[in-house]
Amino acid sequence: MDDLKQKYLSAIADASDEGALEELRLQAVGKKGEVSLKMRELGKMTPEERQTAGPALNALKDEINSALAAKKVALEDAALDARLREEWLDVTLPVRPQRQGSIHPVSQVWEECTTIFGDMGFAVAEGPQVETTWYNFDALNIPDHHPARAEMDTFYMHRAEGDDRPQNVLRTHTSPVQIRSMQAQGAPIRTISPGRVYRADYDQTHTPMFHQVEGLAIDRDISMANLKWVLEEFFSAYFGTKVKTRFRASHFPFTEPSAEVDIQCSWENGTVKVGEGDGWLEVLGSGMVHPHVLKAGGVDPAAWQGFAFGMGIDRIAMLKYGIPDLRAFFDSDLRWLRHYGFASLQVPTLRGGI
Ligand code: 2NM
Repeated sequence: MDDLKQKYLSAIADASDEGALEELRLQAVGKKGEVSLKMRELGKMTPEERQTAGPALNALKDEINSALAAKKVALEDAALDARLREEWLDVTLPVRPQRQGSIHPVSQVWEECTTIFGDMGFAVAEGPQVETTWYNFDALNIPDHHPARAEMDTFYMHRAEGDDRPQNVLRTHTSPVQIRSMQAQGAPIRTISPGRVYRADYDQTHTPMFHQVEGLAIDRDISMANLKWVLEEFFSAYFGTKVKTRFRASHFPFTEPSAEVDIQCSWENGTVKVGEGDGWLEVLGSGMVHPHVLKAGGVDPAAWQGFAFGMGIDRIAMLKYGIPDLRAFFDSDLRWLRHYGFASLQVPTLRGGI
C-alpha cells in the first residue's frame, strides 16, 4: 500500500496537464483502477485482516483523490497565468494612424464670415440654388435686356418644348435670398447670405460655381457711413489687423449709389499682404439698396433705406491663406485638401486667427 501511495503521489505531482491527471485518476481510483481492485480483494480477507486493510485503503483513496484535486487547481492556475502573460496588452500605445478628413478653405472662411457678421448682429439666411428669373433678375432691378441675363453668363434650366412654366436659372448671386428674407420678415433687417452661385465662366480666376456672401441692413436711417464701418470692422476682424477701405463709385442695377470697395495692401516680390502698404485690392461690390429692390422685397422705400454688399468667399480665402490658384479649390485633389485644409478643432474666432 505504501508503494501504491508513493507511486501515485509522485506521478500526480509530475503530471504536466489535465489529460495526464485524468489518466492517473483512472489508473488509481477509477472502476478498474489499482486501488479499486485492491478494495475488491477485501472480501477474500479474514475479518481481522479486513479491519486494518479496509480503513487503510479508504484513506489511500481519499489521499489520492485530494492530491488529484489539488494538482488540478494548480494546473488551472498555471494555465491562467500563462494565458495572462500571453494576452498582455499595452494600453498606453498610441492608436493606429487613421485617415482624417479636413475642412475645406471655403467652409472655413464661410464659417469665419458668419461668425464675424453674426457678432455684429447679422442673421444668416440661405435659399435655393435653382431660382426663378423673377428672384434672380426682375426683383433686383435687372432689366430684360441686361447682359447678365444672356445665355453667355447664366445657366438656364432646361425646359421641354411646350413647357410654359416660369423659366428657372442657377442663381448667379445670393441676392435672391436677400429678397426672400425681406419678404419673409420685412424691415428692419440685418442679414447675410452665404452660398454657392453659378456663372458660365471658366479661366484662371473664374470657376462656373463659386461662393458669395452678401449682406443687407435696412432701417430708418442706414447710410453709406454705416456700410463703411461694417466693412472695415469685418475686414479687420477677418485679417486680424486694421484694414483701410477705399470706395470707388460704380454701377449696379440693384443699388444706387453703388461703390466698389478696395482694401489696403502691399505688394512685395509677388505676394500680397492685406492691411499694410499703399496698394489697393478690389474685393467687394456694394451700395444703397435701390427703391425698386426694396419694393420687390415688400419694403416701403419711403419709410426705409439700407445698404447691401456682395463679395467672393473663394477670393478672400485665397487672400488670407495664400492660395494661388482658384481652380484647385474644386479639383478634389487630396494632397491639396490636406495641405490647405483645416482641422475640425481650428474654430474661427473674432480676432481673425484660428
Ligand atoms: C453686390 C453688390 C451690390 C446686393 C444687393 C442685394 C439686395 F438683394 F439686397 F438688393 N443683395 N446684395 C449687392 C449689392 C451685391 O455684389 C457684388
